[in-house]
Amino acid sequence: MTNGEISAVLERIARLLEVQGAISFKVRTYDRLAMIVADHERPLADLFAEGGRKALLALPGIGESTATKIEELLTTGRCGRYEELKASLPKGIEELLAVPGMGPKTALLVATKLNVHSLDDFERALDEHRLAALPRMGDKLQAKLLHGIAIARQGQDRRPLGEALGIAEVLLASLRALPQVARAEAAGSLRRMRDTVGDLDLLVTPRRLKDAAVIMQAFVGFPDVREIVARGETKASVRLRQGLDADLRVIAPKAFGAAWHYFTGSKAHNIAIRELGVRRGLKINEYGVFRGTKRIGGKEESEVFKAVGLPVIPPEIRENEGEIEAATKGKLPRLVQATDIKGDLHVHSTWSDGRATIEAMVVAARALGYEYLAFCDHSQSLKIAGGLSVEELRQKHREINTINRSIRGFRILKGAEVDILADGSLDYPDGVLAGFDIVVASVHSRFNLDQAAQTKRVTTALRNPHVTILGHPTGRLLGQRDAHPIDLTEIIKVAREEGKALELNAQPDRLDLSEHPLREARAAGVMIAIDSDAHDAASLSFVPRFGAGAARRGWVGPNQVLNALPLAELMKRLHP
Ligand code: DGT
Ligand code: CA
Ligand code: CA
Ligand code: ZN
Repeated sequence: MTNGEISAVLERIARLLEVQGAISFKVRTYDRLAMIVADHERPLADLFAEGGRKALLALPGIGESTATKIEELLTTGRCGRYEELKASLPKGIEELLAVPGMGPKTALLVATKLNVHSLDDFERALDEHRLAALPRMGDKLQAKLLHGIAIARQGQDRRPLGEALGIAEVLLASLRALPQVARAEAAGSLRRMRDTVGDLDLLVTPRRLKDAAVIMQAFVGFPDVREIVARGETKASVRLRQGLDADLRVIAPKAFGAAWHYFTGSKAHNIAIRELGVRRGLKINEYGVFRGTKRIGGKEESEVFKAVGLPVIPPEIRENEGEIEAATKGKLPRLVQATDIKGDLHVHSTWSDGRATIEAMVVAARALGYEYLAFCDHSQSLKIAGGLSVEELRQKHREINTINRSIRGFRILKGAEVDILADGSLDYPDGVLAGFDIVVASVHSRFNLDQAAQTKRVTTALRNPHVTILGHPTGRLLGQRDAHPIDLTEIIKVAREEGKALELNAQPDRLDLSEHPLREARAAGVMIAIDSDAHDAASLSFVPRFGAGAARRGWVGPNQVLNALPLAELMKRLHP
């Protein structure tokens, strides 16, 4: 039994105690024990094998009764206390607790009052509106629980790219720090920069092939690993503490390129490439490129593409959505790169709800090599976000003028993120709007209008001559809020007619617009502003870190990006 498995039993005890209504001190103790066990660097099984019960008792925080439970688990695979608790509570309670949004009290009520003992029962009860009879059970919570059932069934939810990337980077750094590892890379949807990621796919090449086992052993012991799902000689699948799964594969150097291509996917892209290979009498798989039994490539990813007569296709567009045809015709688009970005056209400052001053933001922007920054603080109606009155705007603009006079080679642009009011009018009068370099118009209220009304509202705003950019066009928040109903084809049409840009908001939980509307905008010749919407200096990096990749997935080229324009050209465009 692994530390992760022991920890999981202790955690289950904590959850069941909660349902039982045990004092919180007791619950916390089990949670803490679960963490100690999960975090311990050596397998408790090994410690116990070497030093017996005494070795367990020597661990910090582990007393007699816990040692007994661990000993029992290690020797019999069972835990009496856990079984006993489970038997004392309604059947199916753990299944209910696995639903995100379900608290211990609700789970108990649902089980006892509504006679619900499985996810199926629970879904039926929700369908039949039987939950409404329970105390404190509003429509919002019911909707959340319904969504939670889907997550519980799936076992895990897709994660926003930003979260997954952070987790993967820690794992990759730990892998690269191992002396046995020659190279470690991410593959899968993460490398393709999909806006959400199902699981992490990591590849390593060992310095010596016989090191594979040592690398596996080290990987499954990393602090973020909660549970080992499967483990073989060259592959391990683990569940991470963050709730995400990760697959690690150890690959021989001569096959690394082929494996990297294969595990980057997408599956549809792989199948199309494999078919191109078949037509040339080649076999292409994760082990290499073969003619008959002869290996003709596989060390570098480029050898896979070369074998089928194609240039290397950037990972972000490997979806079999036209990239192979484009590559065949020599018409692969040049995609925007982080280094093409010259500035940021939507950031906040302490003038509204930002946490950094204009000066601090400018220092950070210059460190990124930018030439300009547009401070788009909120407009007057958005009181909760410190929206600026017309008088405050005057003061802010005086400050910007002063700073602009004192700096060289950088320009602060006057901007605002102006609310689009319910009727499509804007939150400042035209006379005030005329005083900005950049006006980002955004919807921050009334997300529930029907599609026709929401589309009308936004196109009305886009037709205001002072508007430069439509901010976060769909309002989606990954994993929290769906896009509000809006006809993007119509929005793109009006943006083209009016010469307006659409935003790709690079906040990792937004990435709004998403890839398909971006491609539609590209086809229509509509400019994209890749904005950080930063509320502090560090968040300026959202653009190079997530925004550029998200734009590449939408086939966006550097010529289509408003903030890839050098300052002089941007100013010409803004003030013709
Ligand atoms: P995800 O994890 O749902 O965000 O998406 P992916 O694309 O990372 O998918 P995943 O983790 O199931 O598999 C990683 C890659 O492995 C996938 O992009 C392509 C490759 N792959 C997986 N299954 C197959 C398959 O049946 N055939 C082929 N040709 N490739 C596959
Ligand atoms: Ca994956
Ligand atoms: Ca996978
Ligand atoms: Zn906004």
